[in-house]
Amino acid sequence: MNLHTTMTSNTALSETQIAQFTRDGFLVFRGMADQATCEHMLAVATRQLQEAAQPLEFEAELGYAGAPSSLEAEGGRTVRRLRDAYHRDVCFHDWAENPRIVDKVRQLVNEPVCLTLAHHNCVMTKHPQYGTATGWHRDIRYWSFTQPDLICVWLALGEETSDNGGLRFIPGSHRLQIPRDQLDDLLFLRPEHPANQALFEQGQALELHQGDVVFFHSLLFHAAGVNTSSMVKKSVAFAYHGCSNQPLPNTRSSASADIRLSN
Ligand SMILES: O=C(O)CCC(=O)C(=O)O
Repeated sequence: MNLHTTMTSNTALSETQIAQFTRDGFLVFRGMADQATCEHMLAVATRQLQEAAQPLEFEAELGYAGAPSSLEAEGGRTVRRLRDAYHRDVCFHDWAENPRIVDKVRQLVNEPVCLTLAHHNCVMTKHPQYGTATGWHRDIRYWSFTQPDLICVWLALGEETSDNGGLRFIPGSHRLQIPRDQLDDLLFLRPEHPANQALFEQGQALELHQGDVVFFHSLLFHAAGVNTSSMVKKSVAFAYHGCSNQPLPNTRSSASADIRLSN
């Protein structure tokens, strides 16, 4: 596996790291969140899952292949996202505003940083039985901004491997122009399209351990499999952008709060 690793980070990004992000579309920081922080977030997320604390997104609502056919079907209440993590608990709020994240994003976007609450802003879960795989996509499909440049910051609260539905990335794919016919109506790369096969072959599994954080560009193609383990996988995901990159008026992106986090 050729996915580079960045050391534990309390410091500013180096020129090399910024160049890596520009080239590959992602950066991994090992052990950026300590064990106590992750265990606390896990406990909060586990309790809120048990309580079915709203707002939730269900697998049945997403309707990906293999999802329960309705909320009433067997497994129909399988949660995909604990939405609005920012307002769920102070631990998620504080993580979203953590200066170690904001300072790095500030360097990558080279201007003041805003946090969008329009999408991501969640604890992502992947359940063993009814959690579904996610096809190759770019996260920009979730947003409408003047520029397609947001950065997702994904924290692994536990192990993430290809066995429990860990992320897969196509390094450098944020720089590719993809003809529209290679994408389906929901902007996933069509699995059967001949021109996509070479892209799929470049996909690399990302192994994350508890406390590891990956920053990735909203144009980076990524995917994730199903969870064949017996434990629910939980990750925290927030998305940031340069404050000059504004949500387009009258879109879901402009309907949610956008929080300025730096100068
Ligand atoms: O965990 C997954 O299945 C993929 C998550 C993801 O990439 C997404 O929801 O956009």
